[in-house]
Amino acid sequence: MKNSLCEARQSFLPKLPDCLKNLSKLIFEKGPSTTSHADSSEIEKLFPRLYGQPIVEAKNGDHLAFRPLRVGVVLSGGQAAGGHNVITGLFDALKSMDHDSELHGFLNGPSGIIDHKAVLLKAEKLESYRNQGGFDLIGAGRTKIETDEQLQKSLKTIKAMELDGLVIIGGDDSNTNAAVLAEYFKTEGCDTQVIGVPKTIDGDLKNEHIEVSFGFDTATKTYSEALGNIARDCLSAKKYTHFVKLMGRSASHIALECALKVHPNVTLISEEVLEKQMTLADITTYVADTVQKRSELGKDYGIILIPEGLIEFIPEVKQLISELNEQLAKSDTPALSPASQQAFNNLPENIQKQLLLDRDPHGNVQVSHINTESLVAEMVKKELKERKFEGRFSPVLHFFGYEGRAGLPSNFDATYTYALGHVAALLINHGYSGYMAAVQNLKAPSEEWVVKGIPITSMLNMEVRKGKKKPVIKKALVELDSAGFKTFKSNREAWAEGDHYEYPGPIQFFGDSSLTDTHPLTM
Ligand code: FBP
Repeated sequence: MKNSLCEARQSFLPKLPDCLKNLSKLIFEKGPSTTSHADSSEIEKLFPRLYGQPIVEAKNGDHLAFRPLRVGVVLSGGQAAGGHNVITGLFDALKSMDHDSELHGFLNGPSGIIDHKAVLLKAEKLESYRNQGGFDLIGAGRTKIETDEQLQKSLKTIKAMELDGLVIIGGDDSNTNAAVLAEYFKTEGCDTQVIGVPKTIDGDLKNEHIEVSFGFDTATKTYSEALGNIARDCLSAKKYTHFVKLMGRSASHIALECALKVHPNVTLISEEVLEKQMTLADITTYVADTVQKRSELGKDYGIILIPEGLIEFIPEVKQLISELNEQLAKSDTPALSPASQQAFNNLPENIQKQLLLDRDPHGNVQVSHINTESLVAEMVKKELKERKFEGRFSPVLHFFGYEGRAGLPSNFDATYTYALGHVAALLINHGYSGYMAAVQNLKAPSEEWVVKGIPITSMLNMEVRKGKKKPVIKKALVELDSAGFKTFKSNREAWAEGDHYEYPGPIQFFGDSSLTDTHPLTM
């Protein structure tokens, strides 16, 4: 790596929580046994060997003997900054407990486990990946280990490699899969322990135990830098209305965090759209009103944020997509209900084409590929024309997604992930399986962070996926009574009409700790 900032970042030393400074003195104190988030009898039946395990918390205690461990690690799903530091944290902890321990990386995601594709990770190789972005050390993938054949093949790999532990770094689905594997290994008499690590820029893997998933901080800081730059550009040129779609498959956490950081003129929050049952026409009216009001104030410019998942939260579009998914599986000329036909007819032609043509291998509409930013801009343009709007409306479209996932991790993400890697290693050393590594008290300096293991079954409930009831970790959506949403709500009118933009600038790595050691505002 020739880039000097990357090189400088290699020598950043994340400050570990105090309880992780002397691993030989660390014990896990057990709390009471747990139940699942909901549907306890069904979850208990599906996970008889894991169900009810206690939450465990790291404390100082007596010396524990270490033994050499063989551990495998896999990166599952989309990139999120800090993944490499989970691996270096895991490696450093394993080696400091016993130098003969080995860490193996499965290649290109869970398919590497199924197909037995793995590499031994060595110290020299890891050096250049310390505090770096991306997942390129071992690659990632979205294969799910679901079928009996995939489970059997995975077991065969784990046994052939004689692994004591498997660490799955992933989002809600991958961590659910970690519990499924942990239960399956136990049922098959295999002692390999499985530990999950909470990853996703979307921020939707969070609950009373998981304060934030890693990668969210870096992604939202990266988007907010660019949004601040656009805000300043539009305030300077005073001629464009920027429509920016922000990644986040379903929940609007990213849009809300960026709104609090940059104060754009409009931010749509999908969860509020659903709560208020806002139609596409309501959304159009709301945005067009803001454009018109600003124009009357002499401001023919602005920034509108649109969460990636919005379209699925608009009631009539949601119904339309569900009918299209069902119909297009049978025929290329869908017979829609009158309401859905009406909703379809109201859409701009390019979006109609996307809905009909852009389908995944199962025949479903690729919702995340739909140009929602173009949809909203087109609808607003049409509406303004109908109103005989006399101001200037020049929309510019953007999509911020992949550029936020693989950048150099912020100090927060670099430190958080390094600690998470340690926690995963310790949970394996202390004999736990079916647990998620957790680090809490994240608003405090890292020395004061609290380290826990959370049984994954305690986060599960039953949901219908692809027509079947399945155990899953509940996805966290934006809560409309959260402090972050309330702050946004009480300010949005002022942000709509005035120019209250903030310009966060690039992520700071060196210098004043009030600038370098910041955490997400919505955490
Ligand atoms: P994960 O939940 O796997 O971390 O991925 C989230 C995400 O970045 C979403 O924000 C986005 O919709 C999706 O991945 C894009 O997926 P892909 O990388 O397959 O295009």
